[in-house]
Amino acid sequence: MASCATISSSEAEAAAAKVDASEISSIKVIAESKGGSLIPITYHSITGLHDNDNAAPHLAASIPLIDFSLLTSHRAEALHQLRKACAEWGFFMLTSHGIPDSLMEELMIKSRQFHDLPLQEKEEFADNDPFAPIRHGTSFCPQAENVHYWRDYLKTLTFPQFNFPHKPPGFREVAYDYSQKIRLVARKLLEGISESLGLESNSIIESTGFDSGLQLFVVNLYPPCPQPHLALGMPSHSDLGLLTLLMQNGIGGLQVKHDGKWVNINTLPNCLIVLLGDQLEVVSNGRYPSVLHRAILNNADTRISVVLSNGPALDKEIGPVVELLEKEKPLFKSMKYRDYFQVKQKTQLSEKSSLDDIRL
Ligand SMILES: O=C(O)CCC(=O)C(=O)O
Repeated sequence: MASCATISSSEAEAAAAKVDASEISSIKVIAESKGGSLIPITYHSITGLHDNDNAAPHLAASIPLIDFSLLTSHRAEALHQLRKACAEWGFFMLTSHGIPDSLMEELMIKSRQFHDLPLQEKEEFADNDPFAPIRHGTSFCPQAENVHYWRDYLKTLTFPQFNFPHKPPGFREVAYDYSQKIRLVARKLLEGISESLGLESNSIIESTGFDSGLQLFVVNLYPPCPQPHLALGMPSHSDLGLLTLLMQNGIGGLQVKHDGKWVNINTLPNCLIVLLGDQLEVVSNGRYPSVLHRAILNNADTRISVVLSNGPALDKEIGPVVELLEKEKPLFKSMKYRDYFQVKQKTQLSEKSSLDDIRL
């Protein structure tokens, strides 16, 4: 394979000119067909290089790990761990969550099979509407971005109505089972998080209408990238909902920002990664900030992540929980989750700009 140094500038320009994500519907197809060593210039992430210099391996040892079963057996201890992880990291890894290994493994297999379907079979789900029940696409929002991202995705809305493709066979059934189980885990975590804030256990659930809340189910695929130091799978962003539960196929790539540094998250087998979203920052009146995270790339292995964002009910006005405002001023104004969701899914992904719009 030719190195960057041996490729002439005209070859580089040709490679750079060939692909623009606003004109393509799959980076997988491009990655598999090009076979070259250069990526198109439109995939060069402005922040890619210098941010990697910032990676902080020493912080990996202090990543919070919470045993879900402690919420039943040793609640006070679990609440203490939740309080610390939510306030200091906005993120934790969750073990003993009760979701069977076999279900997680089957979901990963089906996820891979979906992305391996011929492009024409996935293109029926191409849609720019953030409320489309099933969407297949690439990057994040190619029409609104200056820089594109090296990922393909399937996004579906799985609660309150369950929407999912019927192919490959069995995917829908496995996804349904997983989405239901994840909702139960998220609900129990929200009860614990409420209590860890000194609130009644059902405070966040009731004030956000969680029992009819929106669940967004995303299956990301990041093909090997010939220049992984130049591109990103997803740029730095926080999630829009309350709690995101993420699993990956054993290939690392997720980084979270902690104390201004990027930390690589290499998970234990079958643990779940829990990321606090913007709506949790709002309801907790800023005590539990949403976490910035991003997906980096490698040049050898395809990475898959299955990401379920569990949020409030779409028509619920979300603001800080009123009990918290007995002793402190609100830091955010209220906004319907539907409006927040729409803005955040349609604009370029960037740090916490949408949250800044509602900060008082
Ligand atoms: O793939 C990952 O690890 C991150 C995915 C993510 O941040 C997202 O889907 O919002």
